[in-house]
Amino acid sequence: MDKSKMSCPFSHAREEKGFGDMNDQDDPVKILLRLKDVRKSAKNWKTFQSGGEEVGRIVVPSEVHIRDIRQIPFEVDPPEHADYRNLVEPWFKRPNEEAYQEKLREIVTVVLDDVVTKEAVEVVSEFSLVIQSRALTVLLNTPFKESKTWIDWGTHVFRSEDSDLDADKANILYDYIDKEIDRVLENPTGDLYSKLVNSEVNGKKMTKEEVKGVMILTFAGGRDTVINAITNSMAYFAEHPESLARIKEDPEMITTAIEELIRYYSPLTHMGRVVTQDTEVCEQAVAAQSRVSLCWASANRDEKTFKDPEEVVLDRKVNPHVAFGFGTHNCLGATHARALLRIIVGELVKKVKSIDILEHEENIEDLDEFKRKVGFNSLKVKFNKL
Ligand code: EMZ
Repeated sequence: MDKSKMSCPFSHAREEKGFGDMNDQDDPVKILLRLKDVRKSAKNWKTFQSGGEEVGRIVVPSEVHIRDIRQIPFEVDPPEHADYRNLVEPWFKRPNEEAYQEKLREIVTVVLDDVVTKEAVEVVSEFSLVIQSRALTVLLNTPFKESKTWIDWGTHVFRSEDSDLDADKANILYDYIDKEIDRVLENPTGDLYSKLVNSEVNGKKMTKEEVKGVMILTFAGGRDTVINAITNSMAYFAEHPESLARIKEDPEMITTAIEELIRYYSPLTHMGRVVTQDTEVCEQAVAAQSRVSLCWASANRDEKTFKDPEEVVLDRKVNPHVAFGFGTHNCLGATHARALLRIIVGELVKKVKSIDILEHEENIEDLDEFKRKVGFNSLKVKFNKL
């Protein structure tokens, strides 16, 4: 039962001092670990800024050296943030529609029907990445065949096997998006690019650069995170066949079960902010222009709020987790991610009796003071048909 376990590397520091320190490319980060502090700072966008001058600096590891295009609305602060957010929000709420969910269900069913016939399946590349990429065609409302290209990019658009910050790889995405924007400028369709190029913000048509900023975020933000969430959930069900049976008996449980898996696995460990004025966190002075990060993964294990935080409690009643962030910048893709996970689990319990883990290699994130397992580089399993 230990392969699906994700123990919390932050517990001790969270209790003792409330923060950790990390040196990211000589640009230190003070990592906030308590739910209360994380929430408070996420709300206080004036002091803890997302939209500073240096594009990419709020991401850890910092992306200042591999991109100069601002991701929108992620790297814009209020009041401008609301203009962009209000524009894209209805598009990103489409996953609440029945027809949208039917499309996701079809994608998931095809993949599941295929994997149950195989002796061995590498979940990251042959299951999670495939589902994530195909589901993204529904979110973007682009042709299904585009997913083939995206699958070839691998699990992260900026990270490769050799490097966490791969500029060449980033350029493949940027060139791809440039071409797509040019395409819809000539021939608009019903896709997200077309919607954006024809939109106005504050009475001004969105520029190509702004459209690109939204699209980069859409590709990058929900990629490794969704892939990790799916893969970790498969590892969990492999080691807890009784949970598969329980959800099959009581499908109503899926919503709470999904929230709990998202809390427990917290696919995005943390996100940074740039401090705009000298301030104090956890009784530590933090100087203007330095960085802090809001550690969602640690906050989601805070024993002050969560009972038995180290346990996966599928029917957890009160679950105010912050795995999708909190406040102004809460995750735009959360509706899509939730719908997708609900459908995966809903279909899984109908088709799969148990899952055997054959081989695995953990993916460990290095935050200096903390090493955190975020998922798997590889997880080979056998899905046993029901
Ligand atoms: C950024 C980030 C957004 C960043 C919600 O997170 O996701 C990361 O994976 C990307 O590298 O650029 O989009």
